[in-house]
Amino acid sequence: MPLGTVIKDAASGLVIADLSDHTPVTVAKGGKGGFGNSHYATPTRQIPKFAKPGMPGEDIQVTLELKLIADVGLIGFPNVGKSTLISTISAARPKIANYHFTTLVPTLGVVRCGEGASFVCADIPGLIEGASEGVGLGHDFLRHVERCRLLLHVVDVSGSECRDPKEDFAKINEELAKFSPELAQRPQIVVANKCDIATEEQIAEFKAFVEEQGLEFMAVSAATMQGVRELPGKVYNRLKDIPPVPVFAAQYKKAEKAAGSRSFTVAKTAPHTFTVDAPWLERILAGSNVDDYESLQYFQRQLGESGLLDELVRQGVEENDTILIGEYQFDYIF
Ligand SMILES: Nc1nc2c(ncn2[C@@H]2O[C@H](COP(=O)(O)OP(=O)(O)OP(=O)(O)O)[C@@H](O)[C@H]2O)c(=O)[nH]1
Ligand SMILES: [Mg+2]
Repeated sequence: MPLGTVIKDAASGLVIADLSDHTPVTVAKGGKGGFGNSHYATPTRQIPKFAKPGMPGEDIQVTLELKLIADVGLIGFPNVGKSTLISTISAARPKIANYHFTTLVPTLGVVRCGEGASFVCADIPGLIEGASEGVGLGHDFLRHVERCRLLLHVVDVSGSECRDPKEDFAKINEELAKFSPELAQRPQIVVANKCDIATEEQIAEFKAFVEEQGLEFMAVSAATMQGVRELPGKVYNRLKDIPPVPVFAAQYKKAEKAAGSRSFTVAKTAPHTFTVDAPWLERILAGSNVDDYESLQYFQRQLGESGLLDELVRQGVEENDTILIGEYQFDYIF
């Protein structure tokens, strides 16, 4: 699995493991191997007529969610210039065009800002109102910025598409909050892009609006590179104070009934008849030769060791009662 994959139980959605580092994780253990009859061969028992079947492995349905591991995520409406921005500060070359949803898949770029200093930035498809409910492309991609430590919230400050930058900003934040309240709390730098085609008043008004909310503001133009050169350094300095986003803690607990356990249920289903539900025992039966003395001995040992005989006695089994185990039928003889 690629690093960053989160493994969840498909039924409950609980996190089983977060593959954020190289620690190996076993989600479902394999079964125990059986032994063929040659394993039981001895000088005096040259042709054993029994074998020991293996035990099945654990079995679980999981969903695998890939969440990119990037320090910084670029978010914003479509066409605001997110891809243009990442292409100016990193070697990433996502498609850039003047229409909505140009970016269809997330792109990562490494942004270098001086000797040995760098961070990873993720460009994701544009978000629109309702993204958290699946409108547009956004929802599916929000998970990729879920573990970014800092969000660069890109806004078209020129309102070139006849939208109000303040409304854009608020709508995207609403979608973040709907997707994950934690993501909405992530530190943001608001990047007012397209300054080259915005008026001074537009920029000043939006700047005041952003700073009123206590957020850091930057005016840039990815097209003319105005203000873009300072961006990596500013982001890098901010990142220094932001702790890594914690990995997803495991929430999922394995069911008690582990594979290989010898659990069973016994029920009196008719007078003098007991039905045993124990799939492991059926497998032993299937693999043994009931006409063979040694096979039977092994089988009886399993009955004793698993506590099944005690349970039958506890439920009042009597001599010659019928015991049903799957397709097999036995008489109870002391
Ligand atoms: N005038 C101007 N145009 C810009 C600027 N930045 C980007 N653009 C243009 O805006 C359009 C959209 O740019 P993209 O970088 O593709 O926008 P995006 O946010 O990645 O869009 P999606 O991937 O669709 O979400 C392109 O035509 C860019 O050339 C800017 O600073 N000034
Ligand atoms: Mg794009």
